[in-house]
Amino acid sequence: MTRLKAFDVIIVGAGISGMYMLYRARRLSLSVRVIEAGGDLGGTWYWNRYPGARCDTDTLEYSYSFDEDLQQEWEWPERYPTQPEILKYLNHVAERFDLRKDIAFSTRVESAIFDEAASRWQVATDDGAELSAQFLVMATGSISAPNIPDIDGMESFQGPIHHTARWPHEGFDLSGLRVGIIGTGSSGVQAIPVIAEQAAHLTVFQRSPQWSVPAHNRPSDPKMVAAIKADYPGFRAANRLQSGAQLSHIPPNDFSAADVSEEERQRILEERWQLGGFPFFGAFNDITVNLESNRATADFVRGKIREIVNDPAIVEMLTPDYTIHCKRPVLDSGYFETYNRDNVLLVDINATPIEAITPRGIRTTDADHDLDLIVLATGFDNMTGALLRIDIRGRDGLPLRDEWAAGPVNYLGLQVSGFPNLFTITGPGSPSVLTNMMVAIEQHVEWVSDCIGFMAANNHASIEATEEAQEAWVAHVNEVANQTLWVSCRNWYQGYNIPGKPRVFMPLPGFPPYVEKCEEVVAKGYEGFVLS
Ligand code: N01
Repeated sequence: MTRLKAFDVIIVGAGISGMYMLYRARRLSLSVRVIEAGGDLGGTWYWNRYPGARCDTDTLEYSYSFDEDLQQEWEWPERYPTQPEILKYLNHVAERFDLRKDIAFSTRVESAIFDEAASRWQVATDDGAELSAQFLVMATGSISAPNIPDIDGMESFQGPIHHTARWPHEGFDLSGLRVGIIGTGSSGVQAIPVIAEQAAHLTVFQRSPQWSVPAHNRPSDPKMVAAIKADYPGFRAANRLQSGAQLSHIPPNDFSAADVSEEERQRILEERWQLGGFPFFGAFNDITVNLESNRATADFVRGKIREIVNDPAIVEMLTPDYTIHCKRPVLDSGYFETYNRDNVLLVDINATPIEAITPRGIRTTDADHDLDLIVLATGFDNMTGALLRIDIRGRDGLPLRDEWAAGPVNYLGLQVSGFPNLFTITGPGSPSVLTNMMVAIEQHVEWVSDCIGFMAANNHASIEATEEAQEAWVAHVNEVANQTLWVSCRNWYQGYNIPGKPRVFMPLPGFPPYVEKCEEVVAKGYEGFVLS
């Protein structure tokens, strides 16, 4: 028997965006239901429990800014929070604002169909429930739909196969095991040094080498914390003025590599290398648009790989040949050093591709690697995957899957024309993954909740992006992206990691101009949208 429940707002996902959206919707006195596939809240931080999982943005920036008491009271023990620490924080937030009572856990949304006559979204879940809402907010995450590669013989493997984003919650004892890991993105690079320490042997199957830089994690510095907390709102405001995932207290330098001598370049790069983390990529202010700055930075890291790794043949395999920062930057703790260990083998699967997974391990074109556990650090169907795995249909029953068959189209990364009252938090077409996600999420949630509040106050039942605004926005995103070096390699921003995915640059570079545009749209009476 189906149970039909009507709400003002349904939010899909109880991660960082869904939790904040719930908080904001409640403040508008709306009836809200959050539907979450996971067994508990936390989104990314609920699912990604692989060894070494931690955030690579400094804790003082990777936290909610909406409540002064919350941000003053919470203490982060380290520069970068571990996955359990972030989950603890999110649980604290949930308790503090009593969020759980409006969240249905272990419930997956299967379809969301727009009922034109009623101007409402009909949402069906995997437990047979049917719900409806005036507004549907997709807080499904940009990096949440795991990519499980289609490798011959996968089912035949006699040991376990775990994707990093589906790591067993009870943990996994690696001692004495021969482990194989496929993938060297952020997850793989974090997991590899930890697995190498715990397991008997680790074989890394690498498709693309990484321009990884040291995270330099360390205990929180009480003096720095006190200084930031003395003016946390000011710190957050400065944070919102950064375009990339830069730190507001260590902004990028305001010059190009071309502006300084070779000696000075090396000094600056070394200084930034010692700082660690994202500030390294701010040694010059144009690394993502200027090949000269990009090459200077890449050459410096190339030299570091050579210094760190003992075997020249491994150095060769580990050194990327694409522009630095083109793939999403990766931060590590002892990643390159790991390849000096006796129990670690690096396999270049471009030179010797994987042929199959066998009952005993992984077979490449030149060897059989016997394994007890296979780790898939193969990433995600980013930005569109989580949305398209749900059967979403707008006006005239139009499936989002058809509308986005050639790549995602929308207006401001917030709304798709033909899908009234449906909002995407940090959707494609918005800066999202090119920024500090926390900052991007807060800005989107605030824009969406302010919009819903405005509609309620002005008796508007529906908001929908116009076709023209959408077309112009998609053209704008492409134009901006094409001026950057982010289109110069095979990155997941363009869907290269997923076979058959349209090659479209999905996020929008440039956070501050984006925010200005969102504010301008509102100031002009929601320009580009039809309110009715
Ligand atoms: O995934 P990825 P991730 N056969 O897509 C390879 C965020 N994040 O989970 O580069 C063989 O980056 C693939 O190769 P290639 C962060 O935004 C943040 O590591 O496509 N290999 C790549 O090496 C990040 O960017 C944090 O050629 C295959 C790897 O698998 C995003 O999440 C931590 C393959 C996938 O790398 C995703 O990171 C973790 C195949 N069939 C993640 N398919 C922090 O905050 C893919 N690969 C620290």
